[in-house]
Amino acid sequence: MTHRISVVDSHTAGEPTRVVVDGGPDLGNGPLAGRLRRFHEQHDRFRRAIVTEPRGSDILVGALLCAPVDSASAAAVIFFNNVGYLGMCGHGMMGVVRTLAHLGRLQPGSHRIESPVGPVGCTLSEQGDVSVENVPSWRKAADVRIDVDGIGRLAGDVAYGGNWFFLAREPVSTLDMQNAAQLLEVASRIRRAVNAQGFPEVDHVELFGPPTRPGADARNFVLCPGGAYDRSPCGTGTSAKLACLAADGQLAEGRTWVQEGITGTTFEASYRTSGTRIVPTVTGRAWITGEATLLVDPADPFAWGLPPA
Ligand code: PYC
Repeated sequence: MTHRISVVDSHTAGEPTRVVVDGGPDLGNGPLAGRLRRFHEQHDRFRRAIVTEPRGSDILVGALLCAPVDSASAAAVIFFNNVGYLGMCGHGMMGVVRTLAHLGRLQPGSHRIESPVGPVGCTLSEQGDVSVENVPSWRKAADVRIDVDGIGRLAGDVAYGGNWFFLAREPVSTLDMQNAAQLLEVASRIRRAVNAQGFPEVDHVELFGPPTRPGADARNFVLCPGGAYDRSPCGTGTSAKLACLAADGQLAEGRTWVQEGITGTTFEASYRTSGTRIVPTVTGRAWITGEATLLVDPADPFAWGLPPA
């Protein structure tokens, strides 16, 4: 029997999200972290069918809508990509909120949405902007020195913003879309060096350079776990950046930081402190790009996606 999966596609500042609204795996109830584990261990073929080729691509982030643990939450969501699962996803959460509004399941206002790494606050404005009050974020290590193959010595910070990042302190290359292939290579080498230096948890690398948009504070380039780069300014990467700026005393609580991404789109962000951590709020906009039913025909040799390379 052909299996049918209903999805709504969107992009947030250029980065795509595919929200699974029906036909996804049944992960049962209980804590989201446990459901994520079941997804990974027992139903990983759904991830491949939904986001990898031939139906998806390396840049697509999937979002499985689930019943929340707490009935006060509007929804729960598990994010995944071409190689695995994400704790949180800033651009993806904006896409989820716009999708729920598009389906008539959520109105402008403030809502709580659960993720495997904790609940986040989401506010949809009447104009369509989405603000995500992210999970607590912090800097784990400052001024980490690494030796990068073919590049040399480099310094950066290791920080958490819902995912783990290495944030380079100095510009390493010109941040230009035309350099994307070179930037991916540089960022991948940096990640290998950081992982080898005792930070195996780091799966995202963030490079910085001067902004090109009026009002922006910096431009970034973000390497994602599966080797693609984020087309948006990256919500969890912006949160990790705020954690570093706060730790260095370079951005006061409540002040706005405008993060430009490699495609020239921007997120606005600020934070409040919570003990030794910060709670960032990141605002951006998502656009609905499609509604579809994915068909998984058991006779198709690539029914559940291409085999991993
Ligand atoms: O916006 O947090 C984000 C994100 C992570 C990976 C791709 N986008």
